[in-house]
Amino acid sequence: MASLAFYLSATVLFAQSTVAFNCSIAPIYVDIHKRAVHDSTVFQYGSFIGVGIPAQNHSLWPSLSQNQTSFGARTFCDDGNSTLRDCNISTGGFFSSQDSTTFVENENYETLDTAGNSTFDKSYFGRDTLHLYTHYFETDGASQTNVENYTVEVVEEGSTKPAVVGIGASSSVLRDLAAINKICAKTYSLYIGQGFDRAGGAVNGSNVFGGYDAGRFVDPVHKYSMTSAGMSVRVKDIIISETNDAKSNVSLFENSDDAFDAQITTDQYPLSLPYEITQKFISQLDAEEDNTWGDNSLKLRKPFNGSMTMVLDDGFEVTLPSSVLMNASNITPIQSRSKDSKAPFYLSTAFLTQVYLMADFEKQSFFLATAVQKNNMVMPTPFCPGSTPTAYQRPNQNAFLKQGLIGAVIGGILGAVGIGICAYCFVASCRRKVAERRIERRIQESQKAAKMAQFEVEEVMEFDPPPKSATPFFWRKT
Ligand SMILES: *C1O[C@H](CO)[C@@H](O)[C@H](O)[C@H]1NC(C)=O
Ligand SMILES: *[C@@H]1O[C@H](CO)[C@@H](O)[C@H](O)[C@H]1NC(C)=O
Ligand SMILES: *[C@@H]1O[C@H](CO)[C@@H](O)[C@H](O)[C@H]1NC(C)=O
Ligand SMILES: *[C@@H]1O[C@H](CO)[C@@H](O)[C@H](O)[C@H]1NC(C)=O
Ligand SMILES: *[C@@H]1O[C@H](CO)[C@@H](O)[C@H](O)[C@H]1NC(C)=O
Ligand SMILES: *[C@@H]1O[C@H](CO)[C@@H](O)[C@H](O)[C@H]1NC(C)=O
Ligand SMILES: *[C@@H]1O[C@H](CO)[C@@H](O)[C@H](O)[C@H]1NC(C)=O
Ligand SMILES: *[C@@H]1O[C@H](CO)[C@@H](O)[C@H](O)[C@H]1NC(C)=O
Ligand SMILES: *[C@@H]1O[C@H](CO)[C@@H](O)[C@H](O)[C@H]1NC(C)=O
Ligand SMILES: *[C@@H]1O[C@H](CO)[C@@H](O)[C@H](O)[C@H]1NC(C)=O
Ligand SMILES: *[C@@H]1O[C@H](CO)[C@@H](O)[C@H](O)[C@H]1NC(C)=O
Repeated sequence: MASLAFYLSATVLFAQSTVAFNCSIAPIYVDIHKRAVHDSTVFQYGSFIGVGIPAQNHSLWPSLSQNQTSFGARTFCDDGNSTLRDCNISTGGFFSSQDSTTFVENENYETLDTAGNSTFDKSYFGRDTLHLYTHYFETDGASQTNVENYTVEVVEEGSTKPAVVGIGASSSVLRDLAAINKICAKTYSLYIGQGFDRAGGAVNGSNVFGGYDAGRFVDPVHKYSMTSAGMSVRVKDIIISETNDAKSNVSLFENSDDAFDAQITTDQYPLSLPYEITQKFISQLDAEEDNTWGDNSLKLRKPFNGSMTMVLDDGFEVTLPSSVLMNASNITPIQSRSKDSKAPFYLSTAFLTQVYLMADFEKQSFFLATAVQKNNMVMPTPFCPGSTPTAYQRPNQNAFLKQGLIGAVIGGILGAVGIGICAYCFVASCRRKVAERRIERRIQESQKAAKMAQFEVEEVMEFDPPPKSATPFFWRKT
């Protein structure tokens, strides 16, 4: 018997080790920002994804709980169908399946989203072509990755934004992309950004399917395990600090027993914290209930010029700066909570405005790191299952000038990741400025130095695009 068990486990090991991931497949970078969406006159914030032929373009909100990718039906906002706030400008676009020549309804499809609360009130499914757009420069065209015969959900009724790209544990978009070898594995990274109304910021976000953006975070990265509750972390302290007074730190915890598990989610903006901690927040900062944004975020009676730091179990500290903690309108990203609420605790979108999330669904782990807010370069890098993402090491300017830009960067990538040069490119900040000037392929050192001086952030520079042969599809200049 023992030898049989041994044989079986050896077989399992063997089977696992033969699951080969081709980690030189370039990831797919899909940016998140405000843009024109189908059938709406209002620019909307989200992931640049289209559906159908001809393509109807939408702004999809990434959800870490939903598994299907969905689009709002043309009739979604019609009288009585939906209770979504400001419906006609909040659906991320409107999809008319009858206008797509490739749409085939699938009445027998069984949805992967079975958890009652997060599903939509009424929808139908069908197969169509999904377009994932990569768009670096505002003035340049986008390149696209198509997934044919992809099952989309068309939402007819609901109370939440219907245009969602589902990155849940059974994400159909990651599954299909991996199945057709357009990404190396079911890995994914997200920076949600702050360029939407509720956050009131300007920084745009990005999705990287099958990879991560090495320019979007700083080391160290912190590793966590996925659980049946999805991506959950343990919070061991929360500290309020006044910006101008280093001695002002106040913990919202009574004692260490207050540590709690919180799910990471993009399904709501405000954080949902345990009742006692919420009460302490209210008394400490003199907050009151409010529902300006329809999400029960607390409002301060008088301005507070400070920050809030969440300390996770492993020591990782995430600070919400004063611009996030208390916007001009005095509204905080902390939700009120009733004493007997059984709802999960959430570190939600407001938390993710400061954090880069990297998820490895193959190995059931995920990574968090401090996000780089003012991103200077976009560096999509394949995320091989089981590996730990590493941030691009920003060289100091002297090293740059000595070695020459490209040499330094490629050397860094090869050294750090040890994989083929297939998946990176660099986009300077101030995209518009750069695009207007058009990137010259050969910039002389002197010009480089001059341009460098024009950027506000220290190590910002322009980069030549990688050689054509090294960029399969996504550095495409028009
Ligand atoms: C506060 O939010 C508003 C939108 O409600 C936004 O216009 C403004 O820029 C935000 N202010 C700060 C300091 O973030
Ligand atoms: C891995 O992917 C690269 C890039 O797409 C491709 O050139 C190579 O042939 C693939 N290798 C295998 C073993 O499939
Ligand atoms: C709701 O949507 C359906 C189609 O899904 C449409 O026929 C109807 O006019 C809409 N409005 C109401 C009030 O049902
Ligand atoms: C959205 O609908 C409201 C009424 O519900 C209307 O006043 C407004 O003009 C519409 N906006 C757009 C952009 O269609
Ligand atoms: C997505 O799939 C995961 C894993 O199968 C499941 O736990 C989760 O409930 C699904 N999401 C929804 C909204 O049903
Ligand atoms: C759905 O969510 C709401 C609020 O988020 C909660 O009050 C309700 O109990 C939930 N229902 C189920 C069935 O989980
Ligand atoms: C969707 O976006 C792509 C890429 O920018 C563009 O080529 C296409 O024309 C857009 N479709 C529509 C209907 O605007
Ligand atoms: C699309 O997928 C379905 C099953 O998901 C399959 O039955 C059908 O043959 C596929 N069609 C094409 C054109 O690949
Ligand atoms: C975010 O994207 C929008 C739309 O493309 C653009 O106008 C804006 O400049 C971007 N913001 C930043 C900070 O790059
Ligand atoms: C206050 O908290 C911040 C953030 O955790 C920390 O950097 C700082 O050292 C603390 N100051 C004091 C006096 O504890
Ligand atoms: C808040 O603190 C910052 C940093 O010390 C300071 O620059 C700013 O003027 C303060 N704002 C207010 C309204 O006190």
